[in-house]
Amino acid sequence: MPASSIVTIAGGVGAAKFLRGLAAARADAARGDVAVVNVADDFSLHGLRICPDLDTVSYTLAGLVNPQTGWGRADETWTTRNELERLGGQTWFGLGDKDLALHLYRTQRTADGAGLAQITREITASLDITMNIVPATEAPVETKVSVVGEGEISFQEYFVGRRHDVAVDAVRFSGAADARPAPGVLEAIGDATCVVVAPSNPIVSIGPVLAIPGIREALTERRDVVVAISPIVGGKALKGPADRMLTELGHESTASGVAELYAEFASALVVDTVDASQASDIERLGLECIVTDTIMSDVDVAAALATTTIETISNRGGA
Ligand code: FO1
Repeated sequence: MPASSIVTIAGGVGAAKFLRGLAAARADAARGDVAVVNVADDFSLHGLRICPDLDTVSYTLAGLVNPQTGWGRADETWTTRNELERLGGQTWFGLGDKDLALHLYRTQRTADGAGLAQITREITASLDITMNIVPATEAPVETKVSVVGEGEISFQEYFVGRRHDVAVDAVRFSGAADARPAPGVLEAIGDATCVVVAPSNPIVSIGPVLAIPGIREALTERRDVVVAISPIVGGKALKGPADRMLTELGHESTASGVAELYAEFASALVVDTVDASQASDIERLGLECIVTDTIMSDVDVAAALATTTIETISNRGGA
């Protein structure tokens, strides 16, 4: 076993930026590190299996992500999408040509009988990624979003189709109760010197991972080494609908609101300097509060954030 191993519970863009910083900060040591990635945003379109968070993390770690969007490929071409549009096909979810090749590969490997963990290993190896990228589960888990006055829609219909511009009154993770953590997930959490909960949406990115039986319990057992990073800065989400979603579902859209959600299984919360005044509230909830720059404007800031986050535990003598 490596001298230290960091496990990160990850969603999409925010987690991907953090992981890129972690990989930069740890260099070769990152080989033993594990990212446990949300799969409840996954869906099928054009008969293809699409796993947005796994792909966002992989493209970012490989240095191939589109820097404007934070998802999809840089230097992408759109020939297939444009032709599909001409045909009157579905183009609401933008799939570039290079990205499509990945979905074709994953879909064929699934038809061959390979599991998502194995397929992800193949994809990340092809991208020369050394960190272990692991789906939280190989079972089909799907986030369903209940829109006020309308009822349930799928996650990508909410997020992309409706541009998350509708009020939500409930969220559920279909299939989660019957899912099992993917091979190696519980072992990685059990062996980790530090577990980081990435700055991802607590409801729809971290929530589905916690809903898989065994994962929340494994984190709670390792609470002493679990550090979360608040995705809420100055009351706002840096990207996406986390702030509105928290409020709509009865939580506080603040760093201490995030601390409340995570207090059972995290012993520390990293918050941005603009939220320094919330430190005492967070400590009252039983979490150590670390104040630093959490806005990952470049890889150096992300690496510094990763270092500060891990040191929270190693300074206690844990790593
Ligand atoms: N997000 C969008 O807002 N619009 C899109 O057209 C879109 C396409 C897309 C294609 C591949 C992929 O891996 C991600 C894509 N995303 C798109 C992002 C995705 O919907 C979100 O990042 C996550 O599901 C939320 O974490």
